[in-house]
Amino acid sequence: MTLESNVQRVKTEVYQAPKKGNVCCGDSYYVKETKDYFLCVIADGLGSGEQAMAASTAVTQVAESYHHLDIEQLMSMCNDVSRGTRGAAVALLKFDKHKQQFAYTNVGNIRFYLYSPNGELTYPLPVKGFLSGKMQKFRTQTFSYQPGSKFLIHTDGLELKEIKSLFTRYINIIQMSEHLKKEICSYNDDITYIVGELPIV
Ligand SMILES: [Mn+2]
Repeated sequence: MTLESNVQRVKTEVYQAPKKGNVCCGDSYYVKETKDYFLCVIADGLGSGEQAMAASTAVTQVAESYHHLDIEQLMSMCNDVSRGTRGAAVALLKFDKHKQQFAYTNVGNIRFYLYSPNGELTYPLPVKGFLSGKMQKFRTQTFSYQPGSKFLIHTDGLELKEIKSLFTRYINIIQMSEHLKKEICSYNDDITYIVGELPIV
């Protein structure tokens, strides 16, 4: 299930920075694309530093091994591996290229926005909490998407005031990412963001 060269890819721009004074970033991410789907995972380990990184990489490693599963199953596995770690805020986002739908599930303060070419902004709200291995119910939402849509997903280290203008002012995700970098005014927390653009066809 590797990506064929004639299939149009999802473009992404990724940025990560550790909290000031730290060497390692407590956030982790994982992105995987096949001809059938595009999966994007962001995990924000509680606190910062090495223990936070251990918690968030436990989650992204599971995603790496089981990216083919639907995100409900994946979330439950992410929760299982979080037991014994500090815990993590996690968001799972999976685009089904054939159905032109995406599924989203999250726990904790990770933000996600999808902006369609017709100007519609979709932003499932964050759910309070974090993964720690404790039994909990997760909510998965499914939405349809238009080809050419752009998206932004980020941990709470990035604070943004205005979202829509970010999508309307910049013609491509490289420019969007440059703008976001300039918007960062503090490094009091680890920062991770991924900006993406879905293929037009
Ligand atoms: Mn954070």
